[in-house]
Amino acid sequence: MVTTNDQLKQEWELPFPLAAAHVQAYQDRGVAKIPKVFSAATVELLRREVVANVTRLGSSIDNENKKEEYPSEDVDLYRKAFTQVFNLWTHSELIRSFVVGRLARIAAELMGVSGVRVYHDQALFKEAGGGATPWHVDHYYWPLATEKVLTAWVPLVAITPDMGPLDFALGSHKINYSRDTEMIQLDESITEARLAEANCPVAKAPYEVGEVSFHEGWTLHRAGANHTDRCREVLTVIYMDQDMTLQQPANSNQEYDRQKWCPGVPVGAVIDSEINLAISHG
Ligand SMILES: O=C(O)CCC(=O)C(=O)O
Repeated sequence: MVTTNDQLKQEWELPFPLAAAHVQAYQDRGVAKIPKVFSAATVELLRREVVANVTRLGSSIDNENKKEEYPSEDVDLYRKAFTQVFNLWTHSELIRSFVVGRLARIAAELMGVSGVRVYHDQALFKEAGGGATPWHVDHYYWPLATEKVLTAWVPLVAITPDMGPLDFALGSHKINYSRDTEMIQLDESITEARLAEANCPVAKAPYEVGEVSFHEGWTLHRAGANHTDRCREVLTVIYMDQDMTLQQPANSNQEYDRQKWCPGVPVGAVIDSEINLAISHG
């Protein structure tokens, strides 16, 4: 039997049977890594669409956030070899249907909210030879008033240990470490010593095709370099509580994000601009 694209799309539109253990893991550890969220065939459908859009859009908006100076050679290698293309859902109906489907529902269930909005999505392609992503917390970059926001990290290919899967410091969303620190300023060995002292073990594991991780904005994470000759193709979607309000930006990165991802939204108001797509599953 031939499976059509419409049948594959139906899979990502249908609910996923989330286990209570996943919700518990998300709350206790700040991350839920869930296997078999999607079949290999649907991931391949998504991959082709994401790659086509990255190829089409990449040269114009690729690496647009290379706005600061990155003095360290490692960080430079990481930046140069990282293709980031944002808000693909606004360019492709197929990607939009993926973003509003089961992935969004899982995000809402993990955060315990009745509906979510898209903060933004991005293709994160770490080219062959691309450097490591340093330890960081995402929320440092976001002018968002509560912790009800997460990143869904969706591999479009199997990610072996030598390709740079995400590593997570379990429970680190509950320790107040590095919340005011930019990614490039966090020293790896000091951070890891501090995490060990705080009893936050580092989970390192590859991703199968169809597996997805969801991490809270305050969870410390990193990724290794891509030592292979293949591109590490990933799509991420950042979902926030549908009632999330804009806080006064606390640093220049947050100010940049305010302008870019919350256009026209006053401080204190719900972030409901036209690019913050609301998704409620009723
Ligand atoms: O993909 C990477 O190497 C880093 C991604 C990341 O930090 C994130 O999506 O929050």
